[in-house]
Amino acid sequence: MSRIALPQYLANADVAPELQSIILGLADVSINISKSLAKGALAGILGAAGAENVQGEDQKKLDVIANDMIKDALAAIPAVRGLASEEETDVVPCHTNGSFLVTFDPLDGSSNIDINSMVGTIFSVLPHSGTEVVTEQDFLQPGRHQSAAGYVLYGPSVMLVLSIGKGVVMFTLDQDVNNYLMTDAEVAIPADAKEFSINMSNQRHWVAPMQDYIADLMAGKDGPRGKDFNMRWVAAMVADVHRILCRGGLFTYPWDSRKPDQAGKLRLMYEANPMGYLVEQAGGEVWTPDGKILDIQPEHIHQRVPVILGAANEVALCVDYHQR
Ligand code: AFP
Repeated sequence: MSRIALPQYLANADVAPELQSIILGLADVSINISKSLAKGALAGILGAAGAENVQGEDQKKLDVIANDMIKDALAAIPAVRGLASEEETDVVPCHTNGSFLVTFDPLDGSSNIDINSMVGTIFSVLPHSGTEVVTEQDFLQPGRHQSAAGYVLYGPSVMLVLSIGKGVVMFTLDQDVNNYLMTDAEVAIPADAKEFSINMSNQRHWVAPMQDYIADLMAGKDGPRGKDFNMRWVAAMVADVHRILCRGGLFTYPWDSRKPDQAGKLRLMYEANPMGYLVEQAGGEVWTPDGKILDIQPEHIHQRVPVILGAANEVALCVDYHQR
């Protein structure tokens, strides 16, 4: 069976050549990252880097390696005006004639690296229409403005999942020829859910509506929902959302009282917006308790946000518990 390769998909979809060059550049560098990940301990690249990122989190060696690889790859693409990374303190200006800005989380779920479990690279492409010299302000656009978003999941297969605003498509890396080939042309999230995803160990720290909502899911057939729900938590948003794109369900990382001044754990511009764009493009919903995430006007590039996303009916119900 002949499958459509990523470059052919982008050309057939009439994607602007500049945007194509960015997506193809990210795809290429992800293949190199996947090879580094595959070497693991043999290459001496596991473990801590001995530094903290701007978010105050311990960096893994592979966080730093993947960040540098993506930064170098993007900086070599003339269409990239500037970039911002979860692992960088400030935005990085690139080419003065570039028409796009790129934000990325080089290795989401990095606590999984040392246990040989799933991690991924998440990216978001925004149009640039601001100042000649790129500033943080230019990046502060609502998620709805994204020109493209996607992720690469480094799992048993390496998969690139992409939206250019025309639905969501999945590609699988053919490792023999280093080519991403389309393996799902039309990703769709069912409106109803049978599965939910939350770190239950934080339960006592959530606000009452989230406690009530999850308690009702846990009560299953014996509770008000009248049906049983399954639960999964990979501790890598990229993998948890991938499962939702493949077989449905709800994912949430709510605000909790451990860090009352922090809106949530997940980053708006590196995680919630790109993953949210994919979920909406696949027919799902993406909310905080107060409104749609893709409509949020960011205040700074490292902003955090509580996230409720996935099956449309289930997200609506979870939000309803908060708004009652
Ligand atoms: P890191 O990439 O910094 O390890 O964080 C991953 C993440 O932000 C997100 O991908 C997971 O859903 C979440 O953290 C897992 O957090 P817990 O360890 O609190 O469950």
